[in-house]
This record gives sequence, structure tokens and C-alpha cells, in this order.
Amino acid sequence: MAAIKELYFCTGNRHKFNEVAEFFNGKLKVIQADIDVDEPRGESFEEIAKSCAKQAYKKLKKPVFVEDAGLAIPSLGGFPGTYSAWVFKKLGNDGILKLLEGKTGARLAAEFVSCIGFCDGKAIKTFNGICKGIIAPNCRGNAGFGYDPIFQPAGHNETFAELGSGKLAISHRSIAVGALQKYLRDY
Ligand code: ITT
Repeated sequence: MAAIKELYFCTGNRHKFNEVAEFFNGKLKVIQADIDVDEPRGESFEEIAKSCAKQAYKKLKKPVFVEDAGLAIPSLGGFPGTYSAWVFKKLGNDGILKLLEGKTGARLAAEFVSCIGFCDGKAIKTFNGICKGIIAPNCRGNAGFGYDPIFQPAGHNETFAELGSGKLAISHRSIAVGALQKYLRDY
């Protein structure tokens, strides 16, 4: 990683920040910037990430990235998608499990999506990560946050909340941050 030694991550979510900092493992100093940006409603993860990155740069005047993430369940039309934060507050994991009650097989398919928006005042770049899996029949595990107890990544018998730090090796967030890291290498 050449020119950039430290980078601001604009987020109010400490769990997301910790996962990203752990990913970089000191190779890049990540500084949390808990500043307010307006998330446009009804847009894609990508559009939200671009808009928030632009706003964050305007406020900080330093290279910064944001991440818009969420859970998408194809059999529910991609719900909760970009509304994941609001739905988690209102329905929680039990609410999602109720919506899927009695469903089996492919109808339990789900994916975690991460879109990172990076802005340095010259350009806005986005980096995407997807982790596919299924919604588990009940909440399992104590690690992580948000929907981690109900998400079982493909090829694993444990939920993200049971995998603990093992989440880092395969998560949507790690894939997107890995792409950002690659971009910064030739920055
Ligand atoms: P910032 O926008 O301030 O970064 P946020 O919590 O609103 O924080 P997102 O919009 O990216 O973050 O994520 C929406 C919600 O999706 C988040 O609050 C969690 O409930 C859930 N979520 C995102 N990533 C997750 C993950 O890795 N594990 C579990 N739940 C996750």
C-alpha cells in the first residue's frame, strides 16, 4: 500500500468499523469518522454508497470511505435490502424468522451485500462484496451484530454469529474491503 497510510471510515456502526480495522490489521490505519450524512432512500446499495462517500468527503476534506451493507432475501423480493438497518430495529431477527416460517429449500436463500464508496475529492469509486448463504431456522451464536445470528454462509454449518472471527475470512465486508485494499495498492 503506497501513498495512503491512513484513511477515514465514515460510519456510526462500531461493529462494522472493528471488522474493517481487523481486516487491515495495522497495514492501513483506519480512523472512524462518525459524522452525519444523509442516506438517500429507495436507491441501490451502490447509489447510497456513492452519495454518502461524496457527502463525507465534502465534510472531512480528506480521503474517506463509507460502506452501505445489508441482508437481501430473494424469496422476499430482496427484502430488507437497503432498508436493513430500519427493519432490524423494527422487526429484529425474530421478525425475519417469522416472515420465513414454513419456508424450505431455495426460499431460505439469502445474501449479505456490501458496497464501499471511496472518495478522495477527484473520483468516487465503489467496491462490492456478496456473501451467499441461507437464513437459519433460529438464532444461533453470540458473536457479531445485526443479522449475524440468523445468517449461515454457504459451505458452513455455523451462522456468522457462531463463526466469530471466522466471519472475517468469508464475509461480504471482507470481499469489498479487499477490493478497496487492492485499489489502494496502486493508488
Ligand atoms: P452506518 O450507515 O453508520 O455505517 P449502519 O448500521 O446504518 O451504519 P448499514 O446501513 O451498512 O450500516 O447496515 C444496515 C444494517 O444491516 C446494519 O445496521 C445491520 O443491522 C445489518 N448489517 C450490515 N452488515 C451486517 C453484518 O456484517 N452482519 C450483520 N448485520 C449486518
